[in-house]
Amino acid sequence: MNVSETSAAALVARFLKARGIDRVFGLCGGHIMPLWMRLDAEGIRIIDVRDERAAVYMAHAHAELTGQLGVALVTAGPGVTNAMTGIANAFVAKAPVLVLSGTPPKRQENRGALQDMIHTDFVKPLTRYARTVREPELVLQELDQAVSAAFGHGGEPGPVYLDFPVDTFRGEVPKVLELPEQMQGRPRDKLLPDPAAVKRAVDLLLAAKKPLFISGRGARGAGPQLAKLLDRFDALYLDTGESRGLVPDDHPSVVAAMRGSVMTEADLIVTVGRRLDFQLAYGSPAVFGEAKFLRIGDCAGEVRDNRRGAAEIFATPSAALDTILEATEGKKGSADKEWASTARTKHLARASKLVESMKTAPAGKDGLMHPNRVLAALREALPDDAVLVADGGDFLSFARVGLPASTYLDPGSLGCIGVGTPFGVAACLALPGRTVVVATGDGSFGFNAMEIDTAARHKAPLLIVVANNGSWAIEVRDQQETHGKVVGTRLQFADHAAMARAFGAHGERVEKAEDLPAAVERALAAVKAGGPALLDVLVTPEAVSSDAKSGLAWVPDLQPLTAWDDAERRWRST
Ligand SMILES: Cc1ncc(C[n+]2csc(CCOP(=O)(O)OP(=O)(O)O)c2C)c(N)n1
Repeated sequence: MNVSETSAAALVARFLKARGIDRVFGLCGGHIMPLWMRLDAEGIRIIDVRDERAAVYMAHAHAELTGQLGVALVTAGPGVTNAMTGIANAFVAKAPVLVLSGTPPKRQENRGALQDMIHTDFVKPLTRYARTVREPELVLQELDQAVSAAFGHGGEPGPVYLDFPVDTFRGEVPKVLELPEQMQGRPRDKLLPDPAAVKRAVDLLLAAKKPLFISGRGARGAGPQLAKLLDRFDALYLDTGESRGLVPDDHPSVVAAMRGSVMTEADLIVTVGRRLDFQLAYGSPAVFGEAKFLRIGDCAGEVRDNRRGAAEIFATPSAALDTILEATEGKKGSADKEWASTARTKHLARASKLVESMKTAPAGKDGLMHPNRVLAALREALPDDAVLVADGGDFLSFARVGLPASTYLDPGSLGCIGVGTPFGVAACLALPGRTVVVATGDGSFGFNAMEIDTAARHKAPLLIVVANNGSWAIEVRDQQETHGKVVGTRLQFADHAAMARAFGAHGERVEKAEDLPAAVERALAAVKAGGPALLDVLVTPEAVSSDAKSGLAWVPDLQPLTAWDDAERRWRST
């Protein structure tokens, strides 16, 4: 190898290894070759993908599922521009991802060199830290600082970016500069809550008649404390896509199927590590009425966005909840138990009605099966601890409510459809032994369909279920209802199973609901044997999902859903 052990590239590789990184997702190129080769020399596994965007999606999913740093390595110029959507998605999701790249040698800069771009100019707004490292001796310090920023030391977590001129990668670094303190780093300190803020929070909780907790990304790691608090205050609970599985579905506070009504009825809303974004009506009084807010989080974006709390605890959520538990030991709140138990009963009734109706959901006038039939067949066959990656428009909406999952990923609040297969590949590799299912619309599958090749080559035992309705269906419906004309939103009923087979995966097309159970069984057997499988299931585009009904695709002016938009208009005119 022509890149020495004392090169900056070797130091980057050793740094990553010292930080526990055992895999890097990437796509090769000359500008990053020194690092690519040194990663391999250090025994770091390279998951080589087919598009840089997928590499960042995979690093993102790896970070979300393991709590570790996700690392992507992409080449200069188009490698970085291709990675941009992945970076944007990690930025919005606050996922700790390190994206590494290269640039032309310093002595060719700005001379029209191959793949020469100032990447940091366009990466900066979507990262927590973005720099070009020109001096080999400063490599370690830059990496240390970037990784701290990725985990949100002193700010919000999210993606960070570093690139290196290729001659910097090849440059030598004196061994003495390999400082153990920078190699090892330190985990993020726990932020302890201010006692005065805790007192205000406790007063609110003790007085609340109808407390509703809503969790998000920042609540991960605080599940046990959350469950105890829900019990202590007879509170109700809603998760979001970011925090699914944190509190088990059989906990008596879980009322997911009653989301809309409990949001309007509660008198105290406790957000734990959750933004009040479009999924929560921006916390608007038009939807939440007179309710008070208690905000708990460790970054400003999850404590102060849109609605200020009557109490706000700026602290690590698990530490904040521990302190509240200690302060309320032996005390009981004033909750209206009747409210909570009625909501729970209705939730259970609705949830089981849905499961039953899914099994017999009627076909469309076109004779094609309802997407819920696919989900019903999967419900029957999947183990309880299956990992679900949902992707699509209508089909995402059906899958989100129709499939249980204690580990769940989806396009998130960026609405970044196309993440399905890359997220699924990373999930398989991060969680060996767990069954991973990607439930995706055909349009969404297309974005990164080539990653089926990555799944096959890396033996990722992934089950991909494509709900093939030959269209971007949620957009078709919006056009039909809002504009009376369908333009540019129909696809073809392409044979995705044939595509999967072309790359060595198990692939089957399913056209009839009665054929589903056996097809799912064969696909799961293929997955068990160690490779990816794809079921291309023809479904009707006529099935109307809850996201289509709620107006999400239509994008109203004031609120994301029609009912909330109407409520906001009424509230503003009072
Ligand atoms: C990258 C990106 N492009 C476009 C959109 C807009 N969009 C949201 S859902 C959707 C349709 C998805 O179609 P498909 O995956 O086939 O699912 P279906 O609605 O047919 O079930 C589109 C185009 C988006 N959110 N993200």
